[in-house]
Amino acid sequence: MTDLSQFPISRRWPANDPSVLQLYSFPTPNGVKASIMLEEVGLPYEAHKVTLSDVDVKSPEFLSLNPNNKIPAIIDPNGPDGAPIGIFESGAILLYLGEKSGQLIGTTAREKTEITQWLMFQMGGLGPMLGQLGFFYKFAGAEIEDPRPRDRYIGEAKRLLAVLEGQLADRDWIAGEYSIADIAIGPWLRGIDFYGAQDVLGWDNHPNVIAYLDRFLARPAVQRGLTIPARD
Ligand SMILES: N[C@@H](CCC(=O)N[C@@H](CS)C(=O)NCC(=O)O)C(=O)O
Repeated sequence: MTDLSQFPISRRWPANDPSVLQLYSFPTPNGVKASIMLEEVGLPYEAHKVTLSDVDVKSPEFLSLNPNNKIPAIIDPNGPDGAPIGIFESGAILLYLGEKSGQLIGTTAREKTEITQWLMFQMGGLGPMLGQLGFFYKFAGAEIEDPRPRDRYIGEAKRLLAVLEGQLADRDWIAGEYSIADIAIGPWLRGIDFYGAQDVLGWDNHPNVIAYLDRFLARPAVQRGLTIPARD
């Protein structure tokens, strides 16, 4: 019987079956990367709902797994050396699950490098820029009169969309075959609609990106992953 008692998070969100992967998440663009990946590769797992409220993400139990107080995070009871391991940061989780399952990370060193490159593009560029755009365009920052933060993130988001549009001109998926890079990028593109920012970004002028997002959202594992864990 696997023992997860060394992880304080398992006291607040107990495992029903401690022998399978434990996911602590909420269905946001970063959260669903982990659930979509788990659905795609078919590893058995349990999902625990950790909301973005301080009582959850800033609880001592959650901070014990991710001191950076952000979902998603996972515990693999069967880590690389056979011992349990906790992992946070969605990009690190995607790479880990890709290595563990041998799926969606490419086969050759060249493929792996290209996929990692586009994963990092999302982690360091698309995600943070669209996240800030959401804050300054839709959420609390929308009330700020100074136009510079809003203009800055609108400009960056437009620039990044143009990069994607160009890369997708001659391929279905961002790094060739469907991969963890697409699982990182797709949920953030979907978020543009949620932010009400399609018009300001000229979304309709990006036919390759639009078709790419449609392809991504048509995947059954993506559709399942987008709803895990359930919001209520
Ligand atoms: N770089 C992190 C970002 C994760 C992140 O921003 N998570 C948000 C939800 S999408 C969160 O947990 N926010 C709660 C908070 O900041 O208190 C990752 O990719 O895992």
